[in-house]
Amino acid sequence: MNRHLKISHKVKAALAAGKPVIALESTIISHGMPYPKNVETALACEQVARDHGAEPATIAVIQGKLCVGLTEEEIEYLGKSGTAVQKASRRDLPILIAKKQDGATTVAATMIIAALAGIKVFATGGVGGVHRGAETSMDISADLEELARTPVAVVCAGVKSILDLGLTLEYLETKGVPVLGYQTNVLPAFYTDKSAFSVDYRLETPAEVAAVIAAQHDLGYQGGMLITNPIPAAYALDAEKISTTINNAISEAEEKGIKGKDVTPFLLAKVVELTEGKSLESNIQLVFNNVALASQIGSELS
Ligand code: PSU
Ligand code: MN
Repeated sequence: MNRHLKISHKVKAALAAGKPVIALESTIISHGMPYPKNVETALACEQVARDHGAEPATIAVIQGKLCVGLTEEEIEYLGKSGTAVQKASRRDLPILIAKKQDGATTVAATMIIAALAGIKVFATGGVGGVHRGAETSMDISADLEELARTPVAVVCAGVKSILDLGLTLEYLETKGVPVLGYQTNVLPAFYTDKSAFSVDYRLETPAEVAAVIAAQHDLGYQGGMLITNPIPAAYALDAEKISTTINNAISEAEEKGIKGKDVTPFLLAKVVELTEGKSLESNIQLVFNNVALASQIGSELS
């Protein structure tokens, strides 16, 4: 075991017994949702995993330790601190370890730590991708590179239209990352189940997805895959309205000169503000839906 890892007793026991373990990220707690909904959601996600027969492993860096499985107090601390905690992606991990600091892990960093712990399935809301205007800004999330190099399957609700959906798919294709649609041919766009883009393959059952993950591991591939799971219809938002909202959020980010790792958290918070919290409820529900699917996939895998 890597000497910087700290795996909780419950997660360790589940891994040793070959039970399904599902990784959960922590940037979504600190930077993705407002307090206290973020803490409530993180704890509820853990319960959804348990209800579906999987052990949740929420991941973060605490005092330089790569923690797999957090206490309620640690989750409360990350949620309450919000953006005061460092958002930690691949490049940040060595520094946080060396300085014994705290970090809320993005999809990329969570994948790295999950892989070190031997966890193959990870559930979240949205992954980072190629931002609109990336032709000039070069703003491409490190999440995509991680999907290309680390063997963890990520269940998400598709690609949020704060990103360029088409360019994100092109990037993933170049990097050899399969984009699967769970019971959908169309790439879901986070708040809606519709977009102008197709997934690479449609799969119908958790067992089918698990078979693809197993085959990828058998091949010894370095990379992971993206499993896109449409938001439940009851919580989907009006596509046109949310598109206008996102355009306004992006314009404001440009006007304010928001750059680098602050872009995504700024846009996420702005969308919640502009929809008066309506998008937050959708966001929470789609995460639950993803945790449930990831748990079913994990159960099939083990
Ligand atoms: N998209 C969301 N919610 C989130 C994130 C993205 O809908 O919470 C977070 C995830 O942690 C993701 C990160 O890994 O933002 C991507 O940030 P960036 O674009 O700076 O790579
Ligand atoms: Mn970025």
